[in-house]
Amino acid sequence: MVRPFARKPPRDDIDESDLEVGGEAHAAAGKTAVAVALKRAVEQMGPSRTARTLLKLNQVDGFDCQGCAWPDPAAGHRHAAEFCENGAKAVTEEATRRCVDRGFFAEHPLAALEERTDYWLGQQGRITEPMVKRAGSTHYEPISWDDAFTLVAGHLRGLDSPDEAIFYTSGKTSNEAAFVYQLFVRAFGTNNLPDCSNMCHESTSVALAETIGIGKGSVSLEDVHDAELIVIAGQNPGTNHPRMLSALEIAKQRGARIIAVNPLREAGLVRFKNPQTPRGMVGPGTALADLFLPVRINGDLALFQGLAAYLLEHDAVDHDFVAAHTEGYEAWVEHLRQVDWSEIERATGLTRAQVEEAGEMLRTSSRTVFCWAMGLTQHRNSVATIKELVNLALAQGNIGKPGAGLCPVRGHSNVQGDRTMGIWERPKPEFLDALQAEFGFDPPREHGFDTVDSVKALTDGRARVFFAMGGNFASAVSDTEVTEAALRRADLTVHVSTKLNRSHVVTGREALILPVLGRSEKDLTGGREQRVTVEDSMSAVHASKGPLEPASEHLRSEVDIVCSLALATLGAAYEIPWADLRADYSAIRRRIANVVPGCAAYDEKVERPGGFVLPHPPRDSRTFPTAVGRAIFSVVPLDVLAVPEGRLLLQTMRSHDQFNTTIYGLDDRYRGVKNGRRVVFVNPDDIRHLGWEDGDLVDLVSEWDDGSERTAPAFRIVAYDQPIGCAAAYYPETNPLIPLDSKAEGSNTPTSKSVVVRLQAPGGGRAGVTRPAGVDVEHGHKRATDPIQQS
Ligand SMILES: Nc1nc2c(c(=O)[nH]1)N[C@H]1C(S)=C(S)[C@@H](COP(=O)(O)OP(=O)(O)OC[C@H]3O[C@@H](n4cnc5c(=O)[nH]c(N)nc54)[C@H](O)[C@@H]3O)O[C@H]1N2
Ligand SMILES: Nc1nc2c(c(=O)[nH]1)N[C@H]1C(S)=C(S)[C@@H](COP(=O)(O)OP(=O)(O)OC[C@H]3O[C@@H](n4cnc5c(=O)[nH]c(N)nc54)[C@H](O)[C@@H]3O)O[C@H]1N2
Ligand code: SF4
Ligand SMILES: [Mo]
Repeated sequence: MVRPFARKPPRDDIDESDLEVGGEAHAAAGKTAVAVALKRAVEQMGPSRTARTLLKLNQVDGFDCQGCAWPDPAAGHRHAAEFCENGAKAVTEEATRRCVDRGFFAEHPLAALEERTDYWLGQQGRITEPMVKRAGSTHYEPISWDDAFTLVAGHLRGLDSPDEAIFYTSGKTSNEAAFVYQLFVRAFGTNNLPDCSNMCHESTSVALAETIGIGKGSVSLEDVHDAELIVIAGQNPGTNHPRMLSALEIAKQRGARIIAVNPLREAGLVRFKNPQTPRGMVGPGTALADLFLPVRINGDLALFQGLAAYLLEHDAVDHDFVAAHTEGYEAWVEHLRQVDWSEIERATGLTRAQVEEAGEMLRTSSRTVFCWAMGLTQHRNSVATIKELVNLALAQGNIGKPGAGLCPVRGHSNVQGDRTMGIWERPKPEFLDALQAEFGFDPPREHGFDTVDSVKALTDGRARVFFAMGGNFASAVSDTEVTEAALRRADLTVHVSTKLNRSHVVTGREALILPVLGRSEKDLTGGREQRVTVEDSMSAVHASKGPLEPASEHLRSEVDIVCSLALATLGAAYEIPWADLRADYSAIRRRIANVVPGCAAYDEKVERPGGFVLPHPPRDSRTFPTAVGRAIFSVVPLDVLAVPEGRLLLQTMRSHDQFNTTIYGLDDRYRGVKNGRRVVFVNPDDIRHLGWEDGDLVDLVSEWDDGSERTAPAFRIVAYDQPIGCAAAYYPETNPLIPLDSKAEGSNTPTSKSVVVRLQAPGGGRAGVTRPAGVDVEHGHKRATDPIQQS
């Protein structure tokens, strides 16, 4: 059954000449958010499907939102509409009635699809049957599931070593699928399990594992509600974790204060109009940040050191906690005695008075929660920065007590669960021991490739097969040209996907697209109604079951695809009962219970309404499973990225209308952008100083230590308030600017938030750092004086 196309056909590709800018919002959500969400949903799903789908979203008996990893309220405390505008968009993207079938692939040669943006590709609709691109062919053509598995298995068995295959995961994969996937990959013989986390919160996981002994956050939703102070650094919750604003609202109503640390005055940090309350729909909403610190990009390490110095100066230290639970305090204090305030002011772009105002709020709070996301994790010194943040929390004992703790806010809806289930290129020996005891084979012990190393291995021929469980590797990884060339060198690329994206059209010699059930759809694998489970950003695990008929009768679940591929590749080796695991996901959950720490009685515990919370020793009992059994203060040298004269420090971020490389639409409502994405936000004084004007069309040119340069062409300058020397533009359009080797020390995360660029007249060669005299520049965009759409 291939369903008819939706009533509203997809838009044609992006036409940047329609760009309108101006009128940033000063509040997030409200009426407009509800209207936008429902309009999109009805356009693509129709009214009754919209209702059926959205009312099951994030409900105890429903399915988990495909958007971000923000947790749900406890069972019994949920609204009938327990989702946000962007959650509704995420669901619509998957539950759309638009489809791409074999006719589509016959009509569109790969060469034509390569000219399209991720926006156009995604809009075409759900993939309906397995497709293959044969060696030398110009088109994808249909292939049966059995032939597809035989093809992949043949390639895998033909490799000289299992380490020549790479198995990527994006963070939507369920716990059940992730568990059988890593089991298959390790039984096959490699730890090459890179994931999106390598580009995301890896710096967090590394910093937390080294300091508190576990790479996850230490708070619950109740802790956020009960905090006296909440610090939100490097995060844009209004767009990327919108229901976090409901939690912040509750905290504010209970008297909490909020410090926002961000180069941009994001609407969702300023004010929240909760669509679930009359005050939010028609009233003024709730003011959020009490103190806004417009930090310079990459200035957070310096800021945290300034805050620490202030706390030490006022002896605002929980000495009992420090004595009982930590190590390294004296050395840290000694190091911070030497802070140089002029250096801190220069690095942060803030005055000492601003930093001290925040310091005083910290000093007087007895319960502080620290939240952060990509603004902290995607810099060269990210691991160091997060360790300094941990120092701040440890000094005041803000961990392992109610209303306080560390709250890294995760991205993809199950990225944390995938790691828990063993998707990791550097698995712990104990995890592999447990796998060995349960399944009786000897898993590989050497570490595998992360995402950056995977690109390198494909580039130099050490890897020849690339298999992706979801995601969009070509667009998501840095250094687009290098990454795409790497994928093209593969013998075989395979994508298990719901919708088309760039990675399907940048193929190896042979390529497969394997269409998969989404979370909103009924999974009847093995002839019974299956459920899956997921883990949110606060370590809560719960079940998810989709209500909709699948987009096509040919779709299979991720579990089915993995187990079938394992049978085709490994046969009866090791006697792992792939067919039984495939037929009943409870059988997988019983294995998870035996292998994964904290998951005893897993199948029973996920039956409970709302599920259960995984153990977290620092949160639960102030025990710190580090090598020394205590939390560790880190001495971190102050290290600030130097930007040469005439250059800007560019961060690459998300618009309000995208989910990573999935582009839902062309508006960034809160930042006042409409109908376009190729914009670069620059401080008006910098625009003037560099000789440009608001509206000029420029190329972005990045400059690197090795003397190399990279160009991303044709961005419109948009005057936008932010610290001097900073700039911002959307990802993935900016990924061509970031060299593969530019990554965070200790975590290998691409430095997506610290790119030194100059603006250059289009096609302008290696010109000066300011606008070259006498060069004609295309100019102008529509600039509104009123907000484009009031919130
Ligand atoms: N709707 C929607 N939701 C999403 C996603 C999406 O694309 N769309 N993506 C999901 C994923 S995978 C992730 S990881 C999260 C990402 O969630 P975020 O981390 O909120 O995403 P970004 O857009 O990268 O925004 C980074 C924020 O950090 C700020 N920032 C940049 N550089 C610095 C800096 O040096 N210091 C400080 N203090 N701030 C800085 C930026 O101004 C911006 O506000 O969202 C998840 N949720
Ligand atoms: N410059 C720059 N680069 C970045 C970032 C940045 O801030 N700046 N952020 C980084 C971050 S935080 C992340 S997490 C990565 C994201 O990297 P990825 O996770 O690789 O990318 P996504 O865009 O989330 O993947 C979207 C694709 O997933 C597939 N998909 C959707 N739903 C499902 C499903 O249910 N099952 C399966 N199997 N497939 C599905 C669809 O085909 C869709 O096109 O990008 C990173 N790259
Ligand atoms: S906050 Fe995140 S998980 Fe919750 S509904 Fe919105 S997008 Fe979905
Ligand atoms: Mo992410």
